[in-house]
Order: sequence, then structure tokens, then C-alpha cells
Amino acid sequence: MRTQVGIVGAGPAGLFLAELLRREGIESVILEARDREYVQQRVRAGVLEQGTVDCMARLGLDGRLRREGLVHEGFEILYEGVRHRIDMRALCGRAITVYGQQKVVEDLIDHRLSIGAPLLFEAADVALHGLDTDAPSITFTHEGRAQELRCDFVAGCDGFHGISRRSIPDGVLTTYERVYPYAWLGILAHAAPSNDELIYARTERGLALHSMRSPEISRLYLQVAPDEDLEAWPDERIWAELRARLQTADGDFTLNEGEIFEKGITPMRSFVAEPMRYGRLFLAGDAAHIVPPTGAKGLNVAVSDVQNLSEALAEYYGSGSTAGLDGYSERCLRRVWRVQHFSWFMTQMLHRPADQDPFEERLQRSQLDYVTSSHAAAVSLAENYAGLPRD
Ligand code: RFL
Ligand code: PHB
Repeated sequence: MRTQVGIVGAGPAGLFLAELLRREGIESVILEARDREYVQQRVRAGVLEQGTVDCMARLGLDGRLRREGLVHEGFEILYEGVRHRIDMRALCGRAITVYGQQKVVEDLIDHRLSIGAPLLFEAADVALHGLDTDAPSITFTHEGRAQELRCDFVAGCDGFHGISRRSIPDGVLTTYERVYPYAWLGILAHAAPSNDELIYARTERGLALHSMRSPEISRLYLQVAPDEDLEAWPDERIWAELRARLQTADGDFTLNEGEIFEKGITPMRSFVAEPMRYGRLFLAGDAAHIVPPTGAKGLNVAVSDVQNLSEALAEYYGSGSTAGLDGYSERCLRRVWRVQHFSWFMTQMLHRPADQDPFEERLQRSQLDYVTSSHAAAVSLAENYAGLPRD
């Protein structure tokens, strides 16, 4: 088999990249380790920046997004029992759209399969070869047969635990990492959202986040210990804890409850590998960097990476120039580090460490007072949350 760009991974990064390339007349093959159901059912992100929505629209894949996506012009921060609204539209002129990553992935997969473009699920033993030559290749096993995909370039879109980053020889990458002493316990419940917008609550008991997926489905999170056992959280304990953390001093919030149909614990980590390129291998999305979920950025930065990569590849195939490819890593990393800072900032502002130092607690409260009272600080928060321009 031969193609122009071999893509490893059918998460948001790989799927967006394949479609962006196709629009430029560039062929690709996507190899995905898991089966289609697993990929489409994996519950993850829910917040799309305007740039991600615009990318779906440019690809003409925003039909369902326009019908079902919930446009949010603000979000709330709750602390010391008082709710504060950050009016993104007024502060920075932008909004976010709540639309599950599962739906994004499903829309892109449906489209790719409907036009008969190559996307192979359950590709096992994926291995990369000749990355530092002009003729890289990918070997894998599919439907019991060993296969080889020869290509001009390899896009490593296989997430944090994938093989692409690990295929780069030792000594090439510099990595930066921070593991936080928290995890998020997340649920999906058949319950109407209790508020029109997201609420990030900072409490003495730890963070709680009120989010949603649709007018009938709530998505809620609790800060828990990194080694927390899900078994220790029967539904009633989860609801009691959410009620306690989301309650307000004047009682202007009531939590809607319903049947919990999804439950999971996610550890929190910041990670960046530099550069995002080795020879003809280009890393994109979680394969190169991950952020804690507090800033709602992981999916969005994955999409901005692959927009950069598709532009660089289009330039290469159009004019033979390697300038875009040579600048890819640096261009991506500028945005990656802004997003890293914002995600770390949100994480430290909104979580409660197990034995919080009183000095740090005062600093945290001062920071919350500042972003909810200063116009300048609120503009900064709003523009980062809604998403800064790609360059
Ligand atoms: P993905 O989605 O992990 O996809 C990688 C794909 O590669 C496949 N794969 C392989 N395929 C072939 N061979 C191999 N050897 C392979 N190894 C792995 C995997 O099966 C998978 O299909 O990475 P990608 O595309 O870079 O996308 C990144 C996003 O998924 C991620 O950043 C976000 O989900 C993060 N995130 C959020 N991001 C946001 O922008 N907004 C949010 O509100 C938000 N909330 C979240 C989140 C992530 C969470 N979790 C569970 C980590 C909330 C949570 C709870
Ligand atoms: C979500 O709806 O899943 C969500 C929202 C905001 C975040 C993280 C996750 O910061």
C-alpha cells in the first residue's frame, strides 16, 4: 500500500488532519488501533473553541454541530458560596460551543467512511520505519494480514500512550512534565443541566464542575485524590458531594439529579515533548502534549496543530517548499505553551490541595477576587478560555 501521508490514530487530531488534507487534494490513510465503537464511545471533552467550530464549518461537517451544539457566551466561577459570571462575549467578543468530542469524532468518521476514504480500525502492531529517510513506512497487522504502508510523511496522532512519540530515538526530544495531586471523577447523567452555563466551583472540599452535553444530559466532575477508587463512589455519594460543592450562600442553585450512565476517573497531567518533529514524522495533539482538563483545551489545541500541519503539507505539495514543515514545531509550540500556562493557571486557581498551605490559600483567593472584579483580568481569562487566534 502507498499513500502520501500515513496517519496513526483516529482521534480528533488524525480525523481532522485527514479531512483537511483531502480538501487540499492530498491522500492519506488512517490506521487506528481500536474498533469503531470504542473510538466513538470514548467520553472526553465537551468544549469547542470558536476556531474548532470554524474548522468544522470550513470542512462542511458542521450540520449536526449547528443543530445540537450549545453556544455559551459566558461561564461562571463559584467560590465562597458566591457565583460570578465571566461574560466572554462582552469581554472578548467570542463564545464557546458545548458539543461532545464523541459527536465530533462520530461526524468525522461517518463522513470519511461515507466517501470511501481509507480508515482502518483494529490495526495491530503498528510500527514506524525510516523516519529519518525520504521514504518512511508503517507496518501493521490488519484482519490477520501483515501489511506495509509506504508514504512520504507520517503524522503521529495516536495520543499520549501511542507509539509515535516513542518511535523517536532517545536524546532527540526534550520533555516537560507536571503531575498534579488531583484527579477528576466525571459522570454523565440523565438530568437536565442545572444552569444554562458551565460553573467551575472552588470550595473547601475541592473543585466541582457543572457542565452538560445536551438539554437532557448533565456532565459533572469532582476533584478527587489521584489514586481514588471509583468503587468508593456509589451514586448517592457523588450526588451528595456535588450538592455540597455547588451550593451557594443564598441558595440560588439547585442541582438536578438523574440516572448516572457513565462514570470515570481521569488523572491530571501537563506534558510537552519538543520538538514535535523527527525527520518525516510529525507529532500532533495528545501525542506531543497534554493539559489538565481545567482549561478545556486538549481537543482544541489538537485541532490547531493539525491545521498547521495541513497548511505546511499543502505548501510542500503545492510548491515544493519545506518552509512550513520546518517551522511546524515552533509554530505549534508557541500556542501549546500558552495553552499549557492557561491550563496550569486554571488548575491551581480552582483546586484545593489536600493540606493547603494558608499562604497559598490567600493567594488563591486573591487571584479569584482579581479575575472576578478587574476588567483587565477578566478579559485575559475570557480570551484564553474562548481561545486565542492560531498565530
Ligand atoms: P486521542 O483522542 O487520544 O486519539 C488518539 C487515537 O490514537 C489511537 N491509538 C493508536 N492507533 C494506532 N496505533 C497505535 N499504536 C495507537 N495508539 C493509540 C487511539 O486509540 C485513539 O483513537 O488524541 P488526539 O486526537 O490528539 O485528541 C486529543 C483529545 O482527545 C484530548 O486532548 C481531549 O479529550 C482532552 N480533554 C478536553 N479537551 C478539550 O479541548 N475540551 C475539554 O472540555 C476537554 N475535556 C479532556 C476533557 C480529556 C478528558 N480525559 C478523559 C483525558 C475531559 C476529560 C475527562
Ligand atoms: C466537559 O464538559 O466535559 C468539560 C467542560 C469543561 C472542562 C472540562 C470538561 O474544563
